[in-house]
Amino acid sequence: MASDVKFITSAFKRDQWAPADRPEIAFVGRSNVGKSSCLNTLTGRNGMARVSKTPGRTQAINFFDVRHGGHDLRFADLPGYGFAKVPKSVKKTWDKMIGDYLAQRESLVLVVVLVDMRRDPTDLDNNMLDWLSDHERPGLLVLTKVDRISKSKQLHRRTLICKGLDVPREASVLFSSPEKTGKGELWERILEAVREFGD
Ligand SMILES: Nc1nc2c(ncn2[C@@H]2O[C@H](COP(=O)(O)OP(=O)(O)OP(=O)(O)O)[C@@H](O)[C@H]2O)c(=O)[nH]1
Ligand SMILES: [Mg+2]
Repeated sequence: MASDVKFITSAFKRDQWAPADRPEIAFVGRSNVGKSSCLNTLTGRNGMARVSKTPGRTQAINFFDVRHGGHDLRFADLPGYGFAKVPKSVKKTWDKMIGDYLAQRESLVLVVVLVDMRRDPTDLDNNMLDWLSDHERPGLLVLTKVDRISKSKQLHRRTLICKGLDVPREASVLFSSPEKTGKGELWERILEAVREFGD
């Protein structure tokens, strides 16, 4: 099922955020992990969120209005963290932008934290998940690029990563943008969060 989706705005600072008038789902994770691709796969609209071979492409918070299964939602595509080639001053601005958003956004119902299944999770991933639970922000771990891991290694990788991040294995979602693996499950988890919020 394709969703109705509309790009709203690119925000570099708080007064540019879209209004907090509907349940919002944010996509965070390391640069190049597949945040924008995930958003495109979920909505069935390739090219809506900009995907790039150059890490660090998404430098602003990009807001999208999404209508799915009778719900009016908003997706927020966040800049990736941990991109080494970014100058320190820029990194500081990004960290502040992401931190302020996660701490202050009233309409945020779920933070989807993406981790590349081929790579071991980093301190940044751990910090993100810890920060969310400390601040009682609902987070969901999504392991991306599962199409790049052979079936026989998937269970092992999933177990290892979840253990490293201290997340129960069943609480994670395996995802592939090109193969659409996990799309239905991720939508279920998103709509659950929306319903809990009471839209
Ligand atoms: N094989 C495979 N490739 C993927 C998947 N998801 C994303 N990619 C590729 O990974 C690269 C980065 O994808 P993006 O969606 O731009 O990643 P991002 O997290 O938004 O990156 P930034 O905006 O730079 O932080 C692109 O070349 C995508 O085609 C996936 O599930 N499987
Ligand atoms: Mg992106």
